[in-house]
Amino acid sequence: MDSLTSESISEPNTIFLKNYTVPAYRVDTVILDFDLRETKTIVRSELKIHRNPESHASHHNLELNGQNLILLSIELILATGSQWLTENDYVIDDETLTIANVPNEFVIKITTEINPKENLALEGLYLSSNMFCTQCEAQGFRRITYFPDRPDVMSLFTVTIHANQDQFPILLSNGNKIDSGVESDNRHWVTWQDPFPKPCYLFALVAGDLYCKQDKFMTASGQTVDLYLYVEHENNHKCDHAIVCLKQAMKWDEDTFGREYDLDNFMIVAVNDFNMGAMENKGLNIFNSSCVLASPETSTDADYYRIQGIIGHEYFHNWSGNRVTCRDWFQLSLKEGFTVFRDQQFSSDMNSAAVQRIDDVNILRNAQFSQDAGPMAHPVRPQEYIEISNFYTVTVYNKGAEVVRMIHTLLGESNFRKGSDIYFERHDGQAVTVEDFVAAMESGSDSTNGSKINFDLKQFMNWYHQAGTPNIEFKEHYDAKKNSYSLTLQQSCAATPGQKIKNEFHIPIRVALLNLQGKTISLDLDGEDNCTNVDECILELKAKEQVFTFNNVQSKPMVSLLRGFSAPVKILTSRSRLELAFLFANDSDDFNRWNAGQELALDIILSLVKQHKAGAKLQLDDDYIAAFKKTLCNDYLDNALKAQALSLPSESYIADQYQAGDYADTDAIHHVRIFVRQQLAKHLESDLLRVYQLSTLIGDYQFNAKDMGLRSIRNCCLAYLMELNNNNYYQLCADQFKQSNNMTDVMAALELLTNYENAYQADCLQTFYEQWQNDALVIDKWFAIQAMSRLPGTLDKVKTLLNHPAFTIKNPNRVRALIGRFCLGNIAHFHNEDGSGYQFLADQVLLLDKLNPQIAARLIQGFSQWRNYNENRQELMKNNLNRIISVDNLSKDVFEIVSKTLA
Ligand code: 0A1
Ligand code: ZN
Repeated sequence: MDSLTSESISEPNTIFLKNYTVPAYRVDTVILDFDLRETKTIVRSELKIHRNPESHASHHNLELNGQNLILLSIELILATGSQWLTENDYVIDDETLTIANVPNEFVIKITTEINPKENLALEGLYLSSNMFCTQCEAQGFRRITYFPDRPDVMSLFTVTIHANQDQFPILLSNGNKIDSGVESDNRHWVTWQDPFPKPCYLFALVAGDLYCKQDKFMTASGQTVDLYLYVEHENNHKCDHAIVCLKQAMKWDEDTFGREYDLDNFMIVAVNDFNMGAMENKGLNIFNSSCVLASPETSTDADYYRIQGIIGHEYFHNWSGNRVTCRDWFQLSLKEGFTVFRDQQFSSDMNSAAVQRIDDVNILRNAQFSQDAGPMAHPVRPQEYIEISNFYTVTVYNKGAEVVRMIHTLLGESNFRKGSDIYFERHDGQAVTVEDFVAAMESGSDSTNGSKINFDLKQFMNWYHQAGTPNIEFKEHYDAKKNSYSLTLQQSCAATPGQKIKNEFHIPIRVALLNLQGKTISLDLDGEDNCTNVDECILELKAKEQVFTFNNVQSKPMVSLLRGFSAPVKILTSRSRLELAFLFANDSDDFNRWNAGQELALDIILSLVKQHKAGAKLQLDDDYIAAFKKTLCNDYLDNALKAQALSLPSESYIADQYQAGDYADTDAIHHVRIFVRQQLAKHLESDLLRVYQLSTLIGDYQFNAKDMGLRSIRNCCLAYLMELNNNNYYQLCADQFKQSNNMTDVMAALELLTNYENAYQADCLQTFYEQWQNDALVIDKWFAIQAMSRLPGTLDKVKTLLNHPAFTIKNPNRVRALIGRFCLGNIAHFHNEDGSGYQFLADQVLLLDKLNPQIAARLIQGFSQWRNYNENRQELMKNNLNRIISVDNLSKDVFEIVSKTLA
C-alpha cells in the first residue's frame, strides 16, 4: 500500500512547518468587484500574477485556494491574447483550483458566486444583523474567491462594492475611498484602494446602514487622521469610550514604540456576530460589538477595561502584524505574542501596573498552564496543525507575550526599544519569522549599537520551540561566618505530546533579598558587575542547576523570587506558611506580595480538601484570618490591589494542582473554597461591612483607576458578606441592584443574588430581563449569570434557557454566555459525577459543529483535562469524546481537538 492510500480518506491532513516552501507565484495587484446580494453575491476578481523567481518548484501550476465557492468563469489574459478556460483546463476539488502550465506573467479573471446569508461559520463574507461583513484571518479569504490564501503573498488591493442604497448606505473596505457613483435599481457603488501591499487575511469589507461617530487624531509628525467608529444606530450612545481609547493607543504607540499611523483614515466597525474579539484588517478594524461598545448603564468596569485593551491590541497590529506580517501561520505568535505584550504594557501604563500584571498572570495560570500540561500542549511556535483556527490559543497569545516580556527583561527597556525599531525598519513590508524578530532584538543589544552587552538569544529560542511549563526548584543557604547567601536554582520540564526530551530554557529570574523589616538589601552578586549596589537583579538560569551567591549579607534574608512574574514558570519548592505570611505582608514587589497571599490560600485550601475527604471537621487557620484582616483593614493599600489580594485562587486553578494519580475532586474543592470564604466572612463581618460602606461612590460613573478600585473592593466585601446566608445581606444586595447607576454594581449584585436561595432573586432577574431585553450585550450577561450559578439545578436551568426566545445558537456571544459559561466556567456543576454536564457539552458540540466549527471546537476545551479527574469522570468524558469522534463529516476544527484530546 503506498502512503496516499494508507491514509484514511476522512482524516484531514496535517500541515508541517518543516514543509514550508516559498510561493511559486506572487500576486502584484488584486482588483475585486462585489455585487452584494444576501443569498447570491457575485465576486469578480482580477489578479496580476508573476512567477516567483525565488521558487524552486519544478512545475508551472498555479494553485489557488477556494472553499464553498461556485465557480462561474475563468479568463486568462496573456501577452498573446485572452482565453476563457473550460473545465478541461483546470482541476478543482473541495479546497483548491489548479491551472497547469501557466506562463511567467499573466492576468487571471475569476468570477465566483457566494451565499453570505447561509454562512453561519462567520468566515469569509457573511451577514450579521442586516450588515455584510468579512472575517478573513486565518483562511477566510478563500471563501470569497480563489486566491493563494497565505500570508506571504502580499498584494495591492482595489475594491469596488455595489449594493442597494437604502439598505446599505455605508460601503467600506481597506485604505482610501477613491471613487463612487450610483447605478440602476436603486443601487450605488464605492471604490476603495489600499496603498500598502497586504496579505489577503487583512482584507475587509463592510456594507450596512450604520451610525458613524467621528473624531480626529494629529500624529507626532503633524498628519491629521480621520477616525470613524461605525455602529448600529441604536448603539450611537455607546461610542465615546472606544474613541477615547483609540486616541490613547495612537499616542501611546508613538511615545513608547515610536510608531505612527500611516493612512489618512482609521475605521472601526462593531458587528454582533463574530467568532473572536476583533480583527486588525488594514485601516478597517472589525470588532465584536462586545469589545467596543460601552455605556455606564450597560457595561461593567471589566468591559471598559477589556475594550481599552482590545482597541489597543488591534491598533498596535498596524505595525506588529500589518506593516510587518507573518511568513506562514506557524509564526502566528510573531504578531500575536508581540501585540499582546504591547497591549499589556499599554493597559499597564493607562491603569494600575500591578493589577494588570496580576490579571495577566491569572490568565496564564488559569488557562495557559493547564493547556501546556494537557493533550493540546504546543510550543509558542507550533510545528504542525490540522486546522490553524485551533491555534489562536493562550499559548500563542499569552505565553507568546511572556516570551517577548522575557526578552524585554533580559535586554532592558532601552535595548528592547532599539531592537523593536530595528525589527520594524528592517522588515517593513515583509512577511517574516520568529527568527527575524529575535535576530532584530539581538541587534538591538549589539555593542555596535552602543549597548554594553551583546545578547545571545540562541538558547532562548527554546521558548519558541518547546511546549510545557518549566518547573523551578530552589534551595537556600546562609553562611553566617562569611556573610554570604547562596541560592541554588534548578529547572526541569515534563514531556508534552510529541516532545519527550526538553532542553534547558534560558530563564530570567528577578530577585531581591529582604531583611526582617521587609526592606530590600543592597545586592552584591558574586562575579556579576551588573548586580552590585542594586535592590534587585536578574539571575539568568540557563543550566539544569546553578548556584548564585550574594556577598555582604549581614543576616539571613528572605528571598523575593520571580518578582513581577519575570518568567512563565512554576515554582515547586513550597515555603512555610510563616514565610508566605511575611511576604504577603511585607514584600516590596506588589506582584509578589499578592502572589504570596495566593500561595498561602492555596496551601490552606489544599490541606483542607485533604481533611474534608478524610471526613475531618474543618477549621480555618487563625493566622490566615489575621493576615486577611490586616490586608482588608490596610487603608494605605490601593483598593483594586486589595480586592485582588482578598480573592482566593479559582476552583480551576486549585483543580490544576492535582496531577495524574492524585485526582482533582471538584466537589471537595468547591465545598472547601466556600467554607474558607464563609469563615472569613464570619470572623470579619464588621470589617467587611465597614469597608463596604466606606467604599460607596456618589455621582456619575467614571472609568478611572480610583473609582474602579472602590467598586471592586466594595463588591468584593459584599460577596464575602453574602456567604453568611443572612437575609440582611440579601436585602443589601437587592438594594444595590435596584439603586446603582452603573452596570458594574448592578451585575455584581445580580450575580450574587443568583448564587443563593433568596426572596429577591427571581424578581431581580425578571426586572433585569425586562429592562434590557432589547440590548443583546446585556442579555448575554443575563444568560451568563444564570449559567454560572452555584445553586443546584443549574444545568436544568441552562437547558430551559436554550429554549428561551432570546437564545440563538447562531450568535457566538450568546453561545459563549450560556453554553460556554456553564461548561468552561461552572466547574462544580459541569463536572457533576452523574455525567450530565459532559453529555450536555457533547450534544451542543455536535449541534454547533454543523453551523460554526470554530465555536464548537472552543467548547471542547471543557474536556481537555479529562485525565486529571477520577476514573468515573474520566470514563464519562472519554465516552462523550468518542461519541463525537465517531460522527461522520466532523469539521477539521473539532476533529483535531477531539482526536488529540483522546490520543
Ligand atoms: N488577529 C485577531 C484574532 C482573530 C483571529 C481569527 C478571527 O476569525 C475567526 C478573528 C480574529 C486578533 O488577534 O485580534
Ligand atoms: Zn491579535
